[in-house]
Amino acid sequence: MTEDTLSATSITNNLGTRFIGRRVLYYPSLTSTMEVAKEEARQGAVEGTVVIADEQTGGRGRLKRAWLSPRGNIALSIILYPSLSCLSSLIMLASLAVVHSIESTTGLKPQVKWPNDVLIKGKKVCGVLIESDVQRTKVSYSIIGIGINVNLKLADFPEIQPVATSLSDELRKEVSRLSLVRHLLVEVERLYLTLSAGGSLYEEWRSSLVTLGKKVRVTADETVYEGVAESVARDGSLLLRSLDGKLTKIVAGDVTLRD
Ligand code: BT5
Repeated sequence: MTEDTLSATSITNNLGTRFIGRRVLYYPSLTSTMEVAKEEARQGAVEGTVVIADEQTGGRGRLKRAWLSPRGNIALSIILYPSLSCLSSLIMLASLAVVHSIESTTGLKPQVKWPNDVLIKGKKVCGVLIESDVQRTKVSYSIIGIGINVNLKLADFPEIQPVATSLSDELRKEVSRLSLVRHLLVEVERLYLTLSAGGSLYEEWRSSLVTLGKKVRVTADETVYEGVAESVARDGSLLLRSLDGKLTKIVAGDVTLRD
Protein backbone atom coordinates (compact mmCIF):
# COMPACT_ATOMS: atom_id res chain seq x y z
CA MET A 1 0.00 0.00 0.00
CA THR A 2 1.51 3.37 -0.94
CA GLU A 3 1.29 6.21 1.53
CA ASP A 4 -1.28 7.94 -0.61
CA THR A 5 -3.80 5.13 -0.80
CA LEU A 6 -7.04 6.31 0.77
CA SER A 7 -9.21 4.05 2.87
CA ALA A 8 -11.69 4.55 5.68
CA THR A 9 -9.24 3.33 8.32
CA SER A 10 -6.22 5.27 7.04
CA ILE A 11 -8.31 8.43 7.33
CA THR A 12 -9.88 7.77 10.74
CA ASN A 13 -6.90 6.16 12.57
CA ASN A 14 -5.72 8.51 15.35
CA LEU A 15 -7.35 11.42 13.58
CA GLY A 16 -7.77 13.35 16.80
CA THR A 17 -11.28 14.62 16.08
CA ARG A 18 -14.38 14.07 18.19
CA PHE A 19 -16.92 13.60 15.44
CA ILE A 20 -15.76 14.82 12.01
CA GLY A 21 -14.41 11.82 10.11
CA ARG A 22 -15.05 9.29 12.87
CA ARG A 23 -17.20 7.50 10.29
CA VAL A 24 -15.83 7.45 6.75
CA LEU A 25 -17.43 5.85 3.71
CA TYR A 26 -14.76 5.35 1.07
CA TYR A 27 -15.46 4.47 -2.57
CA PRO A 28 -12.93 3.92 -5.38
CA SER A 29 -15.44 5.44 -7.81
CA LEU A 30 -18.81 7.19 -7.40
CA THR A 31 -21.10 9.36 -9.45
CA SER A 32 -20.98 12.09 -6.81
CA THR A 33 -20.20 12.05 -3.10
CA MET A 34 -23.06 14.55 -2.66
CA GLU A 35 -25.64 11.95 -3.68
CA VAL A 36 -24.44 9.30 -1.25
CA ALA A 37 -24.06 11.86 1.54
CA LYS A 38 -27.60 13.14 0.96
CA GLU A 39 -29.03 9.65 1.17
CA GLU A 40 -27.01 9.00 4.33
CA ALA A 41 -28.19 12.27 5.90
CA ARG A 42 -31.82 11.45 5.12
CA GLN A 43 -31.32 8.18 6.99
CA GLY A 44 -29.90 10.03 9.98
CA ALA A 45 -26.19 9.30 9.57
CA VAL A 46 -24.09 10.37 12.53
CA GLU A 47 -22.86 13.98 12.34
CA GLY A 48 -19.42 14.29 10.79
CA THR A 49 -19.85 11.28 8.50
CA VAL A 50 -17.53 11.68 5.50
CA VAL A 51 -18.18 10.27 2.05
CA ILE A 52 -15.01 10.21 -0.03
CA ALA A 53 -14.24 8.89 -3.51
CA ASP A 54 -11.03 8.45 -5.46
CA GLU A 55 -12.90 9.42 -8.59
CA GLN A 56 -16.31 10.88 -9.41
CA THR A 57 -17.94 10.20 -12.74
CA GLY A 58 -20.67 12.82 -12.27
CA GLY A 59 -19.09 15.36 -9.91
CA ARG A 60 -21.03 18.59 -9.85
CA GLY A 61 -20.60 22.23 -9.04
CA ARG A 62 -23.22 24.88 -8.41
CA LEU A 63 -26.16 25.27 -10.80
CA LYS A 64 -25.66 21.72 -12.09
CA ARG A 65 -22.28 22.58 -13.59
CA ALA A 66 -19.85 19.71 -14.02
CA TRP A 67 -16.91 19.27 -11.65
CA LEU A 68 -13.96 17.30 -13.05
CA SER A 69 -12.93 14.79 -10.46
CA PRO A 70 -10.45 12.24 -11.79
CA ARG A 71 -8.18 9.97 -9.73
CA GLY A 72 -5.47 11.83 -7.84
CA ASN A 73 -7.87 14.50 -6.61
CA ILE A 74 -9.80 14.81 -3.38
CA ALA A 75 -13.59 14.61 -3.60
CA LEU A 76 -15.46 14.42 -0.34
CA SER A 77 -18.70 15.38 1.37
CA ILE A 78 -19.23 15.96 5.10
CA ILE A 79 -22.62 15.59 6.78
CA LEU A 80 -23.52 18.21 9.40
CA TYR A 81 -26.63 19.10 11.38
CA PRO A 82 -25.96 22.78 12.12
CA SER A 83 -28.26 25.33 13.70
CA LEU A 84 -29.94 27.77 11.34
CA SER A 85 -27.75 30.60 12.62
CA CYS A 86 -24.58 28.75 11.51
CA LEU A 87 -25.83 28.00 8.02
CA SER A 88 -24.53 31.06 6.18
CA SER A 89 -21.09 30.58 7.78
CA LEU A 90 -20.55 27.08 6.41
CA ILE A 91 -19.11 28.41 3.16
CA MET A 92 -16.62 30.47 5.20
CA LEU A 93 -15.82 27.42 7.33
CA ALA A 94 -15.18 25.18 4.33
CA SER A 95 -13.04 27.72 2.46
CA LEU A 96 -10.92 28.51 5.51
CA ALA A 97 -10.47 24.83 6.38
CA VAL A 98 -9.21 24.21 2.83
CA VAL A 99 -6.87 27.22 2.96
CA HIS A 100 -5.43 26.20 6.34
CA SER A 101 -4.96 22.56 5.41
CA ILE A 102 -3.30 23.35 2.05
CA GLU A 103 -1.01 25.81 3.84
CA SER A 104 0.03 23.37 6.52
CA THR A 105 0.47 20.42 4.17
CA THR A 106 2.27 22.18 1.31
CA GLY A 107 3.38 25.66 2.39
CA LEU A 108 1.43 27.16 -0.53
CA LYS A 109 -0.63 30.28 0.22
CA PRO A 110 -4.14 29.94 -1.22
CA GLN A 111 -6.71 32.74 -1.32
CA VAL A 112 -10.49 32.70 -1.45
CA LYS A 113 -12.51 34.08 -4.35
CA TRP A 114 -16.03 34.96 -3.36
CA PRO A 115 -18.16 33.00 -2.93
CA ASN A 116 -16.79 29.44 -3.12
CA ASP A 117 -13.45 29.11 -4.90
CA VAL A 118 -10.02 28.61 -3.43
CA LEU A 119 -7.29 29.91 -5.71
CA ILE A 120 -3.54 29.65 -5.97
CA LYS A 121 -1.93 32.47 -7.95
CA GLY A 122 -5.33 33.35 -9.39
CA LYS A 123 -6.23 29.83 -10.52
CA LYS A 124 -8.87 27.56 -9.03
CA VAL A 125 -7.47 24.70 -6.97
CA CYS A 126 -10.65 23.88 -5.04
CA GLY A 127 -14.40 24.31 -5.30
CA VAL A 128 -16.87 24.14 -2.42
CA LEU A 129 -20.51 23.19 -2.69
CA ILE A 130 -22.94 23.43 0.24
CA GLU A 131 -26.31 21.74 -0.03
CA SER A 132 -28.78 22.04 2.83
CA ASP A 133 -32.29 20.92 3.56
CA VAL A 134 -34.16 23.44 5.68
CA GLN A 135 -37.66 22.74 7.02
CA ARG A 136 -39.26 25.95 8.29
CA THR A 137 -36.73 27.16 10.83
CA LYS A 138 -34.81 23.93 11.32
CA VAL A 139 -31.90 22.62 9.28
CA SER A 140 -32.54 18.92 8.53
CA TYR A 141 -29.00 18.55 7.25
CA SER A 142 -26.16 20.36 5.50
CA ILE A 143 -23.61 18.73 3.30
CA ILE A 144 -20.29 20.36 2.62
CA GLY A 145 -18.81 19.14 -0.66
CA ILE A 146 -15.13 19.82 -1.27
CA GLY A 147 -13.16 19.09 -4.44
CA ILE A 148 -9.42 19.75 -4.45
CA ASN A 149 -7.09 19.37 -7.41
CA VAL A 150 -4.23 17.56 -5.74
CA ASN A 151 -2.25 15.30 -8.09
CA LEU A 152 -3.68 16.44 -11.39
CA LYS A 153 -1.81 17.37 -14.56
CA LEU A 154 -3.82 20.26 -15.92
CA ALA A 155 -2.24 19.72 -19.32
CA ASP A 156 -4.44 16.60 -19.54
CA PHE A 157 -7.59 18.69 -19.02
CA PRO A 158 -7.55 21.50 -21.58
CA GLU A 159 -11.20 22.40 -20.83
CA ILE A 160 -10.23 23.83 -17.43
CA GLN A 161 -6.50 24.43 -17.88
CA PRO A 162 -6.77 28.21 -18.40
CA VAL A 163 -8.63 28.73 -15.11
CA ALA A 164 -7.47 25.87 -12.90
CA THR A 165 -4.38 24.61 -11.14
CA SER A 166 -3.43 21.70 -8.90
CA LEU A 167 -1.12 21.30 -5.92
CA SER A 168 1.19 18.99 -7.87
CA ASP A 169 1.41 21.41 -10.80
CA GLU A 170 2.27 24.23 -8.40
CA LEU A 171 4.86 22.24 -6.46
CA ARG A 172 6.11 20.08 -9.34
CA LYS A 173 5.80 17.03 -7.12
CA GLU A 174 3.05 14.76 -5.82
CA VAL A 175 1.25 15.64 -2.61
CA SER A 176 -0.11 13.17 -0.05
CA ARG A 177 -3.89 13.21 -0.32
CA LEU A 178 -4.14 11.28 2.92
CA SER A 179 -2.23 13.89 4.87
CA LEU A 180 -4.26 16.71 3.29
CA VAL A 181 -7.61 15.02 3.96
CA ARG A 182 -6.70 14.39 7.60
CA HIS A 183 -5.59 18.02 8.13
CA LEU A 184 -8.76 19.18 6.41
CA LEU A 185 -11.06 17.15 8.67
CA VAL A 186 -9.30 18.37 11.81
CA GLU A 187 -9.70 21.97 10.61
CA VAL A 188 -13.35 21.48 9.72
CA GLU A 189 -14.05 20.24 13.23
CA ARG A 190 -12.08 23.05 14.90
CA LEU A 191 -13.88 25.75 12.91
CA TYR A 192 -17.28 24.09 13.33
CA LEU A 193 -16.80 23.97 17.10
CA THR A 194 -15.85 27.67 17.03
CA LEU A 195 -19.06 28.46 15.15
CA SER A 196 -21.23 26.24 17.34
CA ALA A 197 -19.87 28.00 20.43
CA GLY A 198 -21.03 31.33 19.01
CA GLY A 199 -17.64 32.38 17.56
CA SER A 200 -17.25 34.05 14.19
CA LEU A 201 -15.19 33.15 11.13
CA TYR A 202 -16.20 36.30 9.31
CA GLU A 203 -13.13 38.49 9.97
CA GLU A 204 -10.62 35.85 8.93
CA TRP A 205 -12.68 34.85 5.91
CA ARG A 206 -13.00 38.49 4.81
CA SER A 207 -9.28 39.04 5.06
CA SER A 208 -8.58 35.93 2.98
CA LEU A 209 -10.73 37.18 0.08
CA VAL A 210 -8.84 38.08 -3.07
CA THR A 211 -12.00 39.71 -4.42
CA LEU A 212 -12.27 42.80 -2.21
CA GLY A 213 -11.27 46.16 -3.64
CA LYS A 214 -11.13 44.69 -7.15
CA LYS A 215 -13.13 45.62 -10.23
CA VAL A 216 -15.43 42.70 -10.84
CA ARG A 217 -18.20 41.43 -13.05
CA VAL A 218 -20.77 39.38 -11.13
CA THR A 219 -23.40 37.18 -12.72
CA ALA A 220 -26.27 36.39 -10.37
CA ASP A 221 -29.68 35.03 -11.40
CA GLU A 222 -28.92 35.90 -15.03
CA THR A 223 -28.24 39.54 -14.14
CA VAL A 224 -24.77 40.95 -14.74
CA TYR A 225 -23.44 43.52 -12.28
CA GLU A 226 -20.25 45.50 -12.74
CA GLY A 227 -18.40 47.55 -10.19
CA VAL A 228 -15.99 47.28 -7.31
CA ALA A 229 -16.31 44.47 -4.77
CA GLU A 230 -16.41 46.79 -1.79
CA SER A 231 -17.00 44.41 1.08
CA VAL A 232 -18.82 41.33 2.32
CA ALA A 233 -21.62 41.31 4.86
CA ARG A 234 -21.53 39.08 7.94
CA ASP A 235 -23.98 36.70 6.24
CA GLY A 236 -21.44 36.19 3.44
CA SER A 237 -23.17 38.37 0.81
CA LEU A 238 -21.05 40.49 -1.51
CA LEU A 239 -21.48 44.27 -1.42
CA LEU A 240 -20.86 45.65 -4.89
CA ARG A 241 -20.39 49.36 -5.60
CA SER A 242 -21.55 50.14 -9.17
CA LEU A 243 -20.13 52.94 -11.27
CA ASP A 244 -23.21 55.06 -10.48
CA GLY A 245 -22.39 54.78 -6.76
CA LYS A 246 -25.17 52.34 -5.93
CA LEU A 247 -24.41 49.56 -3.42
CA THR A 248 -25.92 46.16 -4.27
CA LYS A 249 -26.01 43.17 -1.94
CA ILE A 250 -25.49 39.93 -3.83
CA VAL A 251 -26.20 36.67 -2.02
CA ALA A 252 -24.74 34.25 -4.60
CA GLY A 253 -23.16 34.56 -8.01
CA ASP A 254 -20.13 34.08 -10.22
CA VAL A 255 -17.35 36.61 -10.11
CA THR A 256 -14.86 37.52 -12.81
CA LEU A 257 -11.98 39.64 -11.58
CA ARG A 258 -11.36 42.44 -14.05
CA ASP A 259 -7.91 43.63 -13.04
C1 BT5 B 1 -17.80 24.52 -7.54
O1 BT5 B 1 -18.82 24.84 -8.37
O2 BT5 B 1 -16.70 25.02 -7.57
C2 BT5 B 1 -18.12 23.44 -6.52
C3 BT5 B 1 -17.37 22.16 -6.78
C4 BT5 B 1 -17.65 21.14 -5.70
C5 BT5 B 1 -17.05 19.80 -6.02
C6 BT5 B 1 -17.21 18.83 -4.88
S1 BT5 B 1 -16.25 17.39 -5.12
C7 BT5 B 1 -17.05 16.60 -3.80
C8 BT5 B 1 -18.52 16.96 -3.94
N1 BT5 B 1 -19.18 16.07 -4.87
C9 BT5 B 1 -19.63 16.71 -5.96
O3 BT5 B 1 -20.26 16.18 -6.90
N2 BT5 B 1 -19.34 18.03 -5.86
C10 BT5 B 1 -18.63 18.33 -4.63
P1 BT5 B 1 -18.83 26.06 -9.38
O4 BT5 B 1 -18.46 27.33 -8.65
O5 BT5 B 1 -20.16 26.01 -10.02
O6 BT5 B 1 -17.68 25.77 -10.39
C11 BT5 B 1 -17.83 24.84 -11.43
C12 BT5 B 1 -16.92 25.26 -12.57
O7 BT5 B 1 -15.55 25.07 -12.20
C13 BT5 B 1 -17.11 24.45 -13.84
O8 BT5 B 1 -18.12 25.01 -14.64
C14 BT5 B 1 -15.73 24.54 -14.51
O9 BT5 B 1 -15.58 25.75 -15.22
C15 BT5 B 1 -14.79 24.63 -13.32
N3 BT5 B 1 -14.22 23.33 -12.98
C16 BT5 B 1 -14.73 22.07 -13.16
N4 BT5 B 1 -13.92 21.15 -12.67
C17 BT5 B 1 -12.87 21.81 -12.12
C18 BT5 B 1 -11.69 21.40 -11.44
N5 BT5 B 1 -11.42 20.13 -11.17
N6 BT5 B 1 -10.83 22.38 -11.06
C19 BT5 B 1 -11.06 23.68 -11.28
N7 BT5 B 1 -12.15 24.13 -11.92
C20 BT5 B 1 -13.05 23.20 -12.33
